[in-house]
Amino acid sequence: MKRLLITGAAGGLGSVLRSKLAYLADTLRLSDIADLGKAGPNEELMPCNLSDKAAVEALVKGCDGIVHLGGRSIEDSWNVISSANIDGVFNLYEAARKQGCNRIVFASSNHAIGYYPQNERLDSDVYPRPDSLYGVSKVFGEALANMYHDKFGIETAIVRIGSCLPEPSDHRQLSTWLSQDDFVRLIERAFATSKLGCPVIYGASDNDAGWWDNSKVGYLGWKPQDNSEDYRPTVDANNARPAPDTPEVRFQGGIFTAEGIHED
Ligand code: NAI
Ligand code: 15L
Repeated sequence: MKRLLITGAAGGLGSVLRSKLAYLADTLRLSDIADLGKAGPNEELMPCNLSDKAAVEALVKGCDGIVHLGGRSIEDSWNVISSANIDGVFNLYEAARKQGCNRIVFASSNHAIGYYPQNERLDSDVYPRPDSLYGVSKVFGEALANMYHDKFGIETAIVRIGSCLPEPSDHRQLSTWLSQDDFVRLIERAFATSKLGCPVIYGASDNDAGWWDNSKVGYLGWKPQDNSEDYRPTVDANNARPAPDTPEVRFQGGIFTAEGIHED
């Protein structure tokens, strides 16, 4: 494609994907409210606050696809969450509609289903059970993506990312880990598939300890290649076994379920 927009490009994931996704487009348009550093050879930098509707419309203009990573990525007060993740995602889809950008990868989260117990296997059709205001904001984004698909034909890969990190570092992450390379493979499939639709995809590697069933999105042809089991000896050596009946071992969202409401 000619131009791919990555929002949240200065964040933990964005700063890694920035180089790994360069091959997908002639130009990467990178955006964030945080410092993006210097533009590389095929990069253009466009700082933007996602809560600024007009700025987001200008940001999306001329883009053929979007990888939407920008926003608050952990629990916070409603003001912070709603401005970045509710207003922000609405502004993005409105801009996509007006500018004719028809394909989006939306970084949703396992915290959209975080209150499901760890012994339940979930597929793409389960009803959300968010574990935080942050999780609620991701459910909103998923619903919005569906509405823009049904009403306007904008296609979105809704990726309920588990834990996308260089390697898993605790026992829960042996189930939730998504390697950065498997995420890149998934994004590639989301843009290469001729008919994407608006599927919910669990963003996890091929972990032996995984909880999620992606059989309903097999048509994407995404084959995760990494497995957290390779890291189990290190995880065991570095972590005490979590006590039974703690949020870390009860719920898929782990400690997010134990967060109170953050007041402003
Ligand atoms: P991050 O917090 O490192 O990056 C998010 C970026 O969004 C930051 O650079 C921040 O400055 C930017 N941002 C925040 N509010 C903004 C606003 N109003 N306007 C413009 N930019 C804004 O998070 P990370 O880990 O890179 O995650 C990226 C996305 O993936 C997030 O949407 C997160 O919710 C989602 N995700 C990540 C997971 C992970 O394991 N890293 C797991 C599940 C979901
Ligand atoms: C997320 O949604 C967060 O953005 C990330 O920081 C991790 O906490 C991840 O989920 C996780 O559940 O491990």
